[in-house]
Amino acid sequence: MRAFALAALWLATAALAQDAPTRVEVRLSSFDFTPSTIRLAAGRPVVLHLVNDGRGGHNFSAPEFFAAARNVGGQVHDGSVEVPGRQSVEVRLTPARGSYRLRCTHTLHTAFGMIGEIVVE
Ligand SMILES: [Cu+2]
Repeated sequence: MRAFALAALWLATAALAQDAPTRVEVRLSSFDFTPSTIRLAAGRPVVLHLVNDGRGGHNFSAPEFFAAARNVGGQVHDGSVEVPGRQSVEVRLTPARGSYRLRCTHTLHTAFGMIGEIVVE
């Protein structure tokens, strides 16, 4: 019985480890995404931890990326996630293979170079 319980526990732990989403941190600042190229594994659940280091607000706008992803959980509106100054936001999703444009759509932020890329392979 004890061996069975240990085996069950081992299986549960293994399953949990496999399903546990990878946590990926992306920092937003005026006017950069760090990293500017975000690499994710297709079909593997991920938690995007978006941290705004600036005093002003920024967003993580990638409409094609969010539209293609599955199981999107979090504050995504019209393909964008708003991150107020000095705050962080988490978005959980399962990304789909592809290369997607990332930018901040706040006035002039894209022009100031607040752009990036999400590569899912
Ligand atoms: Cu911005």
